[in-house]
Amino acid sequence: MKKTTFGTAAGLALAAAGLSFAYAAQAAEKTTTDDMASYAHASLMGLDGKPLGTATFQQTADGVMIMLDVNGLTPGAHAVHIHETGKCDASMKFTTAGGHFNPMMKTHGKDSEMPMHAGDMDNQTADASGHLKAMITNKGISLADGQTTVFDSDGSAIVIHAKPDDYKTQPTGDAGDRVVCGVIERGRAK
Ligand SMILES: [Cu+2]
Repeated sequence: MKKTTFGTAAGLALAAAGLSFAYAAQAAEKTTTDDMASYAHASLMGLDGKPLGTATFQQTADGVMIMLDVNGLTPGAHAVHIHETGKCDASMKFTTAGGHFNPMMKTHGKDSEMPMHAGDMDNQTADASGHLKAMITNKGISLADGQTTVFDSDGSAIVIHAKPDDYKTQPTGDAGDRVVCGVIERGRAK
């Protein structure tokens, strides 16, 4: 009878050890999974194909927070958009990134009567040295699965234009050439 009790206790202890090991492994995996689900990044390149900076994306309850840090722009205001295809080919002047990210099929521009494209955002201003550092919240996109995810089958890109967005010209905002492009990738920048 005693032996049986001991056996059961040992068995329970072993089971508990096994459980805590499994829990630790699961917790470690969860951190990585959370990082991959909550963060994204893009390496930004210019028309010469060279790196100009980074964009960091973080999923929040209020949308996706985008932190931009990019050099080599002309001083002044620039349109910043999420474009619908995750392909940045400098030799094609970044037309490979497609049009504005617009999964909900809306009209462009916050000054139009219809709700804007998910990829539309406020213009951002580069300083006199061509450096642009900004934090933008985009409520129309998501890093999570679903209709507004930037991680659809062909991915998405963040694009900076030569000119500011006029917030009304269809469907582009008359923002001029695409001068910076970065493919949005899961997880934090390495
Ligand atoms: Cu654009």
